[in-house]
Amino acid sequence: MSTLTRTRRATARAHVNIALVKYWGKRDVALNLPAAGSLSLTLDRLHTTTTVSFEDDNATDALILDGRPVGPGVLAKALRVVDPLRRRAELAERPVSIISDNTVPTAAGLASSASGLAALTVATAAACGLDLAPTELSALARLGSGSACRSLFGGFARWDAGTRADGIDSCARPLFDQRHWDLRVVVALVSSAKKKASSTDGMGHTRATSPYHGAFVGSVDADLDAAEAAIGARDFSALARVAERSCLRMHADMLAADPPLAYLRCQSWRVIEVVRELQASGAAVFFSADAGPNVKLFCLPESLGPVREALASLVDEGALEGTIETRPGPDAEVLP
Ligand code: 2P0
Repeated sequence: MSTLTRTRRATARAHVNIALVKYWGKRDVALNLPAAGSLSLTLDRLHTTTTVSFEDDNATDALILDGRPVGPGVLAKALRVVDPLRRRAELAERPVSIISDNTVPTAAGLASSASGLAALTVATAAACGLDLAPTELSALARLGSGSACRSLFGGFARWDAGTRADGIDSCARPLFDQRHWDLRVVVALVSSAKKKASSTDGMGHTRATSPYHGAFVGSVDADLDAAEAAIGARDFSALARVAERSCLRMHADMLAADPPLAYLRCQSWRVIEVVRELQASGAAVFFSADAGPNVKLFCLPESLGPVREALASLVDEGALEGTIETRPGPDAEVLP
């Protein structure tokens, strides 16, 4: 099929992922190459749907996000994914139109950039008529946002840091699909407002100023293997231990930066305290938190009742804006 007659429009959907072993720090900023690997669970319900088109009436590159045109910084990030694909498809001269809608509060530490850049990658490749392997799509999504490489895959995914300077070997791979383990994830929404410091800036600042950064990065490989083994064996308490450890070590690294980087608020710590109380009463639950104030609770289905009840009390107290319940989600896909 010639370039001129090819359908140049496609829609794709990708879901957010939450890291159980955290990515924090880059060895190459331009290519989003991480200092260490990471491991995540992709979630259902929280997703981005993106339509990409290269049509004759596109006057200039444009991105409409949740109904509004974005500024140059966000567009530039999207073009880091679009440019290599449209060059490869010999559509380099064609302006792109991108329309993207989130079910996630954008930039609230709920990884909407991961689902957004993953959906954009899949939609752009399809609109360009390129049939690429999922791991290749993952490496392309990484150029837009590091964590996006993990959102190509449903269930549990592991992002290998890679060693090459060109980053070709720095992509995620699927470990266990969404049916492997019926975990439940409840997001405790401390705030859905836009965060102040971007992850990219936060990582750069931490790497440049935190004396703990080398120790954090050095601890990741052992956590990756421990998490993968725990998930393979569906060993909840082993996964709880490694996930909480990875999360707290990442936040300790950020807090050791100069000046310190504090994403967690007192309400976030209150949620963590409630998780400790639930654990003491026998509930199978653990927490994780990223570059924002929200806390994610992972639990077994039989512990969902007590988790719900405890978080409902925090909503009543005014400590939380609300909660979002979700479970393991699917691969990114092109929509018909
Ligand atoms: C993660 N985070 O592993 C970690 C934990 C936030 C805390 O990946 O600069 O938006 O685009 O590569 O992917 C968020 O960082 O950063 C992130 P860039 P990204 O999920």
